[in-house]
Amino acid sequence: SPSGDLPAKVSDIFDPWQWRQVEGFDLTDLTYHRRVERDASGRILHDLPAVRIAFDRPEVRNAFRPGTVDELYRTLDHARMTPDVGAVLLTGNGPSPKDGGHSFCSGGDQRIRGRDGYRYAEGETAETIDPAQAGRLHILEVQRLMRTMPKVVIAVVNGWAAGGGHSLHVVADLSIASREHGKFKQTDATVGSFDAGYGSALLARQVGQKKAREIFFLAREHSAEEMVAAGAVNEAVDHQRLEEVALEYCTDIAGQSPQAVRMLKFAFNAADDGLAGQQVFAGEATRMGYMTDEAVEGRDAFLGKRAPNWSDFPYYY
Ligand code: S0N
Repeated sequence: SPSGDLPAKVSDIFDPWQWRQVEGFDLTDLTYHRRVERDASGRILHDLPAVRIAFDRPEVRNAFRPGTVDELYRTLDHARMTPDVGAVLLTGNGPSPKDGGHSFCSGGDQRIRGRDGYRYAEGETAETIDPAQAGRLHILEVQRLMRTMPKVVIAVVNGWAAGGGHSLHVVADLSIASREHGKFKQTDATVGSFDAGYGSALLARQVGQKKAREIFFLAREHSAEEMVAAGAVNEAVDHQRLEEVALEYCTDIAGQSPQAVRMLKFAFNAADDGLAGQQVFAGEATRMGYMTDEAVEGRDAFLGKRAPNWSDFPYYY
């Protein structure tokens, strides 16, 4: 809010001074905040180029149900389309009011998983469920958005990253984790699900084939420091400093050229993403091409019903 009211404290390591709640979202399963600069009295001076999106179901280790995934897609897409946002922190609120447990995200909510997909509403049955929504694994749409949005997505792993929550951290551009509470466990196979896309293949790119298979086939618990050593997490930090360090990452990212960062992100993705990765990279290249005098000459020649004059534009070597 422009008045500078501090937002409610949504998590043990959330610093309300750094944030304002993003208005216009009616969220039940997530919180969504924009980073701000305040003066000494707490009045907001201006927005800073980072947002914080957090799972807010700590009583179930921040498991996602279909509505959670809808909210996650909407907030991420809003961040994608906000031109002065360059970094997205994805994290989990907590700890759990029930038992004090810390969680980033424990994946799909197993309580509403049916043989025919996930239930959207309380009390839905196989007979009443909307067939257009049944079995929709739209967390995969979220993964693709995280992967293709031209912003840096940072998984701030404050507690358990399990199952589909583990996969979200794998898909993020960067991961930092709480040394005390950041725990990693790929439980997909334990509950009969399997992320056979980014969650496994990209993990193997990060930690190697043998380690990735160990993580999935044995479904053991791995510490933050072990994941740093394996190459899946950038840094393990003291729990109390986790969000502070995440904001330092955002500040450093804001010091880089937005164009350079998005070209680099898409270049890092391109080989693994095949033609889809090439298409995303090429889209950005085309956008840059349109900004050149050479491309403008092509457009102007067409509109002026004349042959283009390329003589001012060399064949570079
Ligand atoms: C995270 C774990 C290891 C934490 O253990 P801990 O600390 O001992 O806590 P618990 O006592 O187990 O949990 C506390 C309370 O939270 C509930 N809860 C935890 N996780 C979930 C969950 N995922 N769904 C529903 N409830 C959950 C507990 O039941 C407990 O509740 P109370 O207090 O009432 O007893 C541990 O909790 C754990 O292992 N959790 C389950 C992790 C899991 O298996 N997740 C699902 C894995 N699969 C997916 O995520 C699917 C991913 C996906 O969507 C997908 C993606 C690509 C392709 C396919 C799919 C697909 O859907 O199949």
